[in-house]
Amino acid sequence: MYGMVNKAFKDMVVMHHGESGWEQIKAKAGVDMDVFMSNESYSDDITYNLIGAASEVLKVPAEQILIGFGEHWVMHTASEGYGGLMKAAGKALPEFMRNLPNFHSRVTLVFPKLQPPHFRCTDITDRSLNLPYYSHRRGLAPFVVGLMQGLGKNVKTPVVVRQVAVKDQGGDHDVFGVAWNPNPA
Ligand code: 1DX
Repeated sequence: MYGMVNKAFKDMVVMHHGESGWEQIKAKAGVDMDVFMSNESYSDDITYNLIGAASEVLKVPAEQILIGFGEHWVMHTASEGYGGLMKAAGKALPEFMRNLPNFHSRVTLVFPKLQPPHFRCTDITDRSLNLPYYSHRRGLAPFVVGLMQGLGKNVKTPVVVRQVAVKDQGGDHDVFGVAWNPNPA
């Protein structure tokens, strides 16, 4: 993945656990880089190792780390670096998800090694939708839960996310159910 992802992970760790927390996690992960270049492509192993090491050092399940990282990605990384594009992509979750492929296409024009996941929106109602998720990568379903929670917070519509189909259990993709309150106060 592009270094931007590892850099975002480091920023999240430093925000909550300081430079010393990051040094411990980096050492446990066997990562000897001090800086990640956002627009250079790195092996996915580095990202997975960092997540695994964070889980061990902080004694938090990896799934929990990934949910937090998904929220951090949307609320800090994407919003700060790509605020304009994020705003343009839409005010409501279904609209945003429909525009995400355009967003990824634009980034891929400039950074051809991007391997973005693909989402669909189905069964859209005023209070819920289903989100099939197709990825080249394994094990990132909890990351998607965090991404959706972060998007909900960004548009001030807290969402409840649950996984309704699992890729490993026969399918070729995961499906998430996303629900929100149709009548916010
Ligand atoms: F719901 O792969 C909301 O490297 C969402 O299954 C989901 O393959 C927002 F310059 C620039 C660059 C760089 C911009 F090249 C990425 F470095 C991309 C910024 C998307 C904001 C995907 C990151 C592929 C790297 C992947 C989970 C899970 C998508 C991460 C979240 C908006 C982004 O992001 C999987 C790669 C950006 C950039 C956004 C992603 C790669 C997402 C979202 N993805 C790199």
